[in-house]
Amino acid sequence: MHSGRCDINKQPAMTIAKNAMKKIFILLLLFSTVRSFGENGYDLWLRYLPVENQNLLTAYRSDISALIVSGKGDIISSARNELLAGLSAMLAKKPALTQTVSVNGTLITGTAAEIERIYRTNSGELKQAGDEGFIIKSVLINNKNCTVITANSEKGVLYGTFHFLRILQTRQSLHSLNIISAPQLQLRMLNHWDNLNRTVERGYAGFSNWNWHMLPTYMDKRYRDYARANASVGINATVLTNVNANATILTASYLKKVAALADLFRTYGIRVFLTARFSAPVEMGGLPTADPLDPAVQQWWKNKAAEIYQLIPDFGGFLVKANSEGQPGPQNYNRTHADGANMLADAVAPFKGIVIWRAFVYSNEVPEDRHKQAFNEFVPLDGSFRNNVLIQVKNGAIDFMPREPFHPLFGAMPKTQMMMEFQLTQEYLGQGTSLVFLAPLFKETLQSDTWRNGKGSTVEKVVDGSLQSHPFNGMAGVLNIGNDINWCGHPFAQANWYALGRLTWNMNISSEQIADEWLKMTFSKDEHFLSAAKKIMLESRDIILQYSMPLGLHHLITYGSHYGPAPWVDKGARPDWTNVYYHRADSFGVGFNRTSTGSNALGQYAPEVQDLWKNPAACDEKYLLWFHHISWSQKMKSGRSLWEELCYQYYTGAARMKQVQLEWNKLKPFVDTDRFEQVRMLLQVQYDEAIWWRNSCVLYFQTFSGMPIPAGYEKPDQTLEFYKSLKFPFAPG
Ligand code: GCW
Repeated sequence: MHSGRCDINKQPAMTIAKNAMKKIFILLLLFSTVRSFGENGYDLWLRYLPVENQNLLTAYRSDISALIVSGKGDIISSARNELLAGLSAMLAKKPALTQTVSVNGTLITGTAAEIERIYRTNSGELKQAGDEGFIIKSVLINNKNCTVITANSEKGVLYGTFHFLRILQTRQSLHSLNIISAPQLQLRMLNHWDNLNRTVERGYAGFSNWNWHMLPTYMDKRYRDYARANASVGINATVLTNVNANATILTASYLKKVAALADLFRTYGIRVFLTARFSAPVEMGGLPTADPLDPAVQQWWKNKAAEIYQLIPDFGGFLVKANSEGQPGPQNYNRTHADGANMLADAVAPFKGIVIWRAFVYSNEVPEDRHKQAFNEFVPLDGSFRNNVLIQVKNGAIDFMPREPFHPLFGAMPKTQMMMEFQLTQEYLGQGTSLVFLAPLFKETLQSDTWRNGKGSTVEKVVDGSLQSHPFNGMAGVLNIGNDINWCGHPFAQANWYALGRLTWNMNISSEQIADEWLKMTFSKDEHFLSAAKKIMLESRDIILQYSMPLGLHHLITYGSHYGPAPWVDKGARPDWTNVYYHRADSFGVGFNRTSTGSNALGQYAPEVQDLWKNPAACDEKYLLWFHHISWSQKMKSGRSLWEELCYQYYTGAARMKQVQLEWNKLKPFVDTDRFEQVRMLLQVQYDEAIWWRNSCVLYFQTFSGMPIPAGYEKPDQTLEFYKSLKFPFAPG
């Protein structure tokens, strides 16, 4: 009977061959699409690519042939999942899970107490590892070569696991391992400037990662991957909301959403914090005041804290921006920052919570150099904050400029513990378009000597508490992620998230090591690629400094969006939101005199630091125009006049950007098409921006210097008026 069905046996040979070809073609097409989509950057530095080298693969497989993961806690589960995923992918083989050591190459993971039946960890080493550190060792058990990853706590085991995976990801040997690593800082934190409507203040990577509307029921896969990425670099705390705070986050329905995130993040050792809007008792509590000394207000916060801890038992506490840039605070009631911080600290203290109070305060009513205001406000309050208060200080006194001298508050309040605040989101460093590796900036600040306790009183020692004997310490980074597929927008911006994490663990890791690790895991392990890409990363901040804010010039950005150059801005809601306030260019010269003949912000530093910077002839030129108003014709160390030097810096910076483009183009064979192209296009945007910065600044400052652009430099192809007319109404952030 005729079935209507095609009988394959009856098809002519040609048709069969054609169909087969078609299938192969579709498969090939699929394969190539998957490959190019595969490198979209979503996996960050946790790509776990299969080991390429056969000998190494064989060695790894025999080094890890069986796996014991001891313990039942949630964090151990995260470690187990990560190990299985990472090892299966890299070794293209799932290690056998077992309970006892019977073969060479058994990897044993668990807290020291959990694995004691198999291996007794040295108590001295455990002491060194501390609460959150870990031990990774090659050991002999039952005459078998084994590796142990252990710690005092489950968190330590998780960090050890990620460290172990990093050893494999960077293709290092697993023989004779003997690592004891403990974090230098206790609070290793991220600050999100994410609003509840999903916009991100100064965010250049899409909308907020937090889909508040869909929480708590819908848990985006990104939440877990965010937690994994953080745990892999040791981050253990996150503030979910913007410091320009919205009280709605403290309502019962939102707290449930926060609790859902906290429940997940806890399994990766991450505690959740929120920003507290100081006026919340009025806005949501219906009280007539938010005065921190009013008993009803105090009670309101105590109740709120109790409500939060009911839902989130390990809630970290509050981060507060008060009386700054329009945020409410204790000064609205003639109270001090200490009154405000202590009131909140008392509310969370019964639950072991903490309050992080920001020192980023300046007021337009005070006719004082903005540089000095935080110091003036806070130093008199030294010793009056509760033990569970940390003062969070930006690296510099103005505002995350591409380069600032260290904040004078570091070391100046010996009785108060300070926390470092860095900015990963590149508000003033090219925003979403620019390749700028920030580790050198972070390290420059951390290594600065405050001289507050003699020579060697570095900012690092203030931050880790060792200089002034504070038991509690931390560092925060204002995060640069959004819902872009690759999290950070610019493929290289991921490196800044990575760098912050690594430095919170150990401030002594070099920028070069961080770049090396990150590149190997994120891009390629090829030696040629590595050395070229590392060079690009390590020079990147220096280049943007040269073409945008050389010699200590600062705050020359567009009003509001802060995107691109606008040194001419002379009108704003307040004087210190204009740019002429900062550069002070006139026919004599340029720069802000912050010495004793000027605002004397320099006077807020230790005398030894003042000595370094007070004399223009001796002052490091990178801070020259930060502290001095210098004549256009002043001779610089190079022998050029200041005007010529400025031109030299702008032109050299832009020219170096061209060089970076050429260097990147040579790396095409080492990078997948998608990311190669993305970076190539972004570098073109950045180069155009460098020219834009150079031309507009040179033309603008020339109206004061009255001097010609030195011979040999290409003249700007547009007029100053043209640059002034540029508008960017929908710039992100
Ligand atoms: O850098 C400035 C930003 C503001 C930010 C503020 C702050 C959250 O321009 O957008 O507000 O600093 O740090 O509070």
